[in-house]
Amino acid sequence: MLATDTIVALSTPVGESALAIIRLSGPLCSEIEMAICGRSKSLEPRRATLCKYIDVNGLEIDTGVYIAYPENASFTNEAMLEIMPHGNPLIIQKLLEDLITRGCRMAEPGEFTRRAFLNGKIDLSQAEAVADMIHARSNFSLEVARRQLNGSIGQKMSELTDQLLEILAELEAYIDFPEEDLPEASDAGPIHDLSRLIQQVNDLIETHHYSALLQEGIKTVIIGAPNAGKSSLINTLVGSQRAIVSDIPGTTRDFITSYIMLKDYRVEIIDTAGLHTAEDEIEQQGIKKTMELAQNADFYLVIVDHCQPSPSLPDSIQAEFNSKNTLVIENKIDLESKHSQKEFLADCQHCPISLKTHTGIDDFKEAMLKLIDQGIALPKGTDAIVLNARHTLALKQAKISLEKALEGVHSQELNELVSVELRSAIEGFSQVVGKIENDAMLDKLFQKFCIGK
Ligand SMILES: Nc1nc2c(ncn2[C@@H]2O[C@H](COP(=O)(O)OP(=O)(O)OP(=O)(O)O)[C@@H](O)[C@H]2O)c(=O)[nH]1
Ligand SMILES: [Mg+2]
Repeated sequence: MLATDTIVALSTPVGESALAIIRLSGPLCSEIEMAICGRSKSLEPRRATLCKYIDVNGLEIDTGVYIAYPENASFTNEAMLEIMPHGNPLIIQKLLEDLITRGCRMAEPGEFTRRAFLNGKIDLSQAEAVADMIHARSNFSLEVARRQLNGSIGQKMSELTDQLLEILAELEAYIDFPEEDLPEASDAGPIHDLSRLIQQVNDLIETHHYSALLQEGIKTVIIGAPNAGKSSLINTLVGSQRAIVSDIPGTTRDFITSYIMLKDYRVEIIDTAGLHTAEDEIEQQGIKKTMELAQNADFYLVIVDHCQPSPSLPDSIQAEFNSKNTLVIENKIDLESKHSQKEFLADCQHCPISLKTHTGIDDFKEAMLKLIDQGIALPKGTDAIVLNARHTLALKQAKISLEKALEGVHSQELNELVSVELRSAIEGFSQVVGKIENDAMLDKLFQKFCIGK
């Protein structure tokens, strides 16, 4: 059912600009449009038209471009009007006040998108993608949001639902002919299909891991002994003196975070306190923090001074490193060395650099980008779908139901219970794209939006 009130909002940022966009959605659009343009008939739909803006007192305030969208042919599916006046905050203020006098009310954050969802124009995962698209901070997250806005998650959910319906039909055939034995998981048949479906659901749940990665960036921790050049490395990557560099070991005691763009990726770089056996209590706390950060990172830059013997790092940290998520940076190659770092984390790629002479930096960045592209970026099989916490919760519940159903089928319990579990899994899939009866949950979701979207 369409809303009975008409909402209005400024969709562009507040401040001076060449033009601004004011949006209206709701039943008053047509009446208001004729009144403010001083016309006796409606604007031609979906056509840009230059008109005056005349307020309730008959005063001309501005001239701007108008686009009117009829019901069923707009973003919200309601009648909509877009006004593009000059971007002067005084004009905007006058226009908004006038539109409120004429019966509109100011829109809540995300209310246009909420109406688009409630009116069946987009599913919930697409509505969420609108916010992701606006807030994306890297090309990579933009691409994922764009696919989601095009309905990639909805498509995946309907694929899963179709597969499940086929399995249900297959199982019903066995219920009708109980003398037939069910083929085992390795064969074709419902057990095989159900196991495969669970695997697909699981792969999708796993993509939730990338959600934080898209929002926050790829969490990259610089690890190394004191004086190896960790702070020099973050400064070089960021391109400014973010951290203090000195030849006194133990200079960095607290961790320091900065963000850089590495081609399409947003990367969070964290400089840490050098790992060694410290006497100083503050330094000890810094080292403890380094250990904690190292447990939760996506990527590691382990930096060694190539003139020093290879450091020994705590086992708990070493266990996190592998050839996909770690680069070993051999720093200070401008100096002569008697030591070789070849055996240190031998499985991981080594990048010889000098942060002093700026040698090898481009090769190192390229190596890092390649590893991120191959290992950290999205798994190819899921078509760049990344699930958020809400989707994941619904799919986890669906997975539990599918597993219970599989157990039932295995033990030849082809009864009501199995089909109840399968139906509840379908319910889980549909929740991902928007079967939410709870208004409070919708409020929470749309609060993240900008006003005017
Ligand atoms: N010769 C040479 N010296 C370097 C190079 N990179 C860093 N240094 C020097 O090494 C010293 C330590 O550098 P930092 O970047 O402070 O090292 P760190 O790993 O952050 O040290 P802590 O914070 O104490 O753990 C400084 O005197 C730097 O100028 C390099 O490539 N060559
Ligand atoms: Mg430092």
